[in-house]
Amino acid sequence: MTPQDLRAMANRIRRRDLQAVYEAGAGHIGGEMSVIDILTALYFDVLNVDPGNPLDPDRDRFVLSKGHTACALYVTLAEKGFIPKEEISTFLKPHSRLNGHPNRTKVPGVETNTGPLGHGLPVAVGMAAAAKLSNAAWQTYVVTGDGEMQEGSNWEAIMAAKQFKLDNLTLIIDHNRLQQGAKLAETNDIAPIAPKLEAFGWAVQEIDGHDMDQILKALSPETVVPGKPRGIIAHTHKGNGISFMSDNVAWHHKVPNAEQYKQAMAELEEAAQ
Ligand SMILES: Cc1ncc(C[n+]2csc(CCOP(=O)(O)OP(=O)(O)O)c2C)c(N)n1
Ligand SMILES: [Mg+2]
Repeated sequence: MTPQDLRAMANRIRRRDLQAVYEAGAGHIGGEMSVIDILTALYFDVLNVDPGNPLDPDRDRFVLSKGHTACALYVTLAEKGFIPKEEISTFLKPHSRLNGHPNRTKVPGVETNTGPLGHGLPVAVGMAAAAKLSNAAWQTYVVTGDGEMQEGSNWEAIMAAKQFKLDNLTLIIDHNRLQQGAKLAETNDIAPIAPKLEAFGWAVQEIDGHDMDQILKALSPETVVPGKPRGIIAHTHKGNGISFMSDNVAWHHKVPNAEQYKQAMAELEEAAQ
């Protein structure tokens, strides 16, 4: 896919996500809009995964540690062919396997259960260490939220990753400066994040997390530094692509009303032109 195709795909995923959250009457739309460009780049340019063989031992592993944005992952997995596109309309319905947080025993393509913040990165470190131990070539990618990085477990994992020289691990931090109900700066202000990761011996890049060219470049094999885990601080906007949601803390898990839905969809459709 060209970067232009990837931008079109991200727009399509945003629209389907918006519709799913609106119809379900629940979801975490702000953090979904902030992470969708990253998910699109990973699934349609970077990850070596096969929807026809989701448990291929040689596949790359991806962990969406900010599991509350599961809906964005489900829509991406559906576009990739892991689950039927029609199934997205069951999101959060009784008996649906598309729950509020991703479950690896239910949804093909989901590598590990997430939702309790601060656990995806430690699990991803274990995955990357396992690949090293078996001399396997597959890569591990993990996306965390920036509020999530306040969890102490992440910093233990960051130390371990350097100690084990996990240059087969990439952490992308969705740095939208907002968490649930508050700004990062108002709670535990961990920004700037890059120097902290660097201090732990990681190879760090800072990018605009909505600029497809920058995302692709940051994720390319050329940016891997031997012996160092790779960290990408992706500067993003919560609610990106929808004017009244963008950078607005209220939209962490708010659901648009009919009028707001119409406006949001119109804005995304216009952006697709
Ligand atoms: C351990 C834990 N504590 C609290 C929550 C509730 N919770 C869900 S999302 C969220 C805020 C996350 O903020 P951030 O990581 O910045 O995610 P994003 O802004 O991308 O939505 C919180 C506190 C949780 N899921 N897990
Ligand atoms: Mg955040």
